[in-house]
Amino acid sequence: MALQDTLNQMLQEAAQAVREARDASGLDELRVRFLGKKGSMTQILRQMGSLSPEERPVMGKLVNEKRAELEELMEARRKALVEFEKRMRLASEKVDVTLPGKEPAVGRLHPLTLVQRRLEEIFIGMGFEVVEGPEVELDHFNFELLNLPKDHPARDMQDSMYITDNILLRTHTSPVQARTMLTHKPPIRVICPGRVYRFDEVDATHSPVFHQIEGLVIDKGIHMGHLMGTLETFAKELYGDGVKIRCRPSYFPFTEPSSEVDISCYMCGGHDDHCRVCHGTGWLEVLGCGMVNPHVLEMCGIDPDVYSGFAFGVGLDRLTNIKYGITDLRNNFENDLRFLSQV
Ligand code: 2NL
Repeated sequence: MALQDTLNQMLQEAAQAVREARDASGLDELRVRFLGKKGSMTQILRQMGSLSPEERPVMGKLVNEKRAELEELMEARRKALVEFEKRMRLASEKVDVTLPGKEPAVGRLHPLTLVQRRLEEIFIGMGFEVVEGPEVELDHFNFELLNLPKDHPARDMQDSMYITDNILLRTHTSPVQARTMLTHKPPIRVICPGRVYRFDEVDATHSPVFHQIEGLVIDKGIHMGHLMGTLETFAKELYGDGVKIRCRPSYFPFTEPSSEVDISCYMCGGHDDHCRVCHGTGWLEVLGCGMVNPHVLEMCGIDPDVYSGFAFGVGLDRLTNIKYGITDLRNNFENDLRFLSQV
């Protein structure tokens, strides 16, 4: 019977297509193609009109059986595809909990930051407050108030980075102290850490940007003894009770008298001609200081007949190099992790 053959052939073709279906939407297309309103199975049913009354029920039963068979095939394939997709997903999401972990790269503080914090700690312990101020500064605060008028030869001592005629990158942190005096009544006890700038070429001992901590104390009856006692306490806190300080006369326009202060070498105590810290000199030159020039006090709104004060400045970069045995200042600025991670 020709119609039966067509039906069998169609079913075989459909079964093959179902086996090859790749996903759910592929299966849906097949359902439409074979079982839909315009599908192959429906076409065959339409041709049943040409059959004899005896053949019709036989053929009808057969078509229904084949239809059920095809639907079963499709359902089985659909289940297989769902299962397959699940397995693929699980495989791709698989985590091997036995793999060795990756150690996170832990950051650490820069040597300059470590030394700055140590100094802050020491001075806070002596009753000082930490104050910060702008790095872009007015000529007025950076020079004028510190007894360095426009025609002062000391302005040549440091070549500065100017932004306009009267705005520059601060050449020291003194303007922070000048601002503090202008806005606060004595007693004043502050240290001012921060970046400072000079017009310098980079080499092993120079950089256009470096770091300072300056200190300022103003009160009634402040004298050199307070200055030396403060610096000696600082030196012993930083390098140990065994160190001594010594004083050499010096000159700064903002202090009078002025002094440079050396700390005895904490490494060799002056007993090693080849010491890598003091190079056999026995002394570390790290500080400048003095009694605040009365003219500076006056310009900053403090009566020099009532108050006196002392001030000092420390170069942080040098102090850090001494502490960690660094010989080239450039290490402090290049942020080479091999250097930073060994401290
Ligand atoms: C140095 C010298 C020094 C000061 C800084 C200062 C600040 C005010 C008034 C008076 Cl507002 N003085 N600062 C005083 C003496 C020395 O630094 O060689 N630093 C690395």
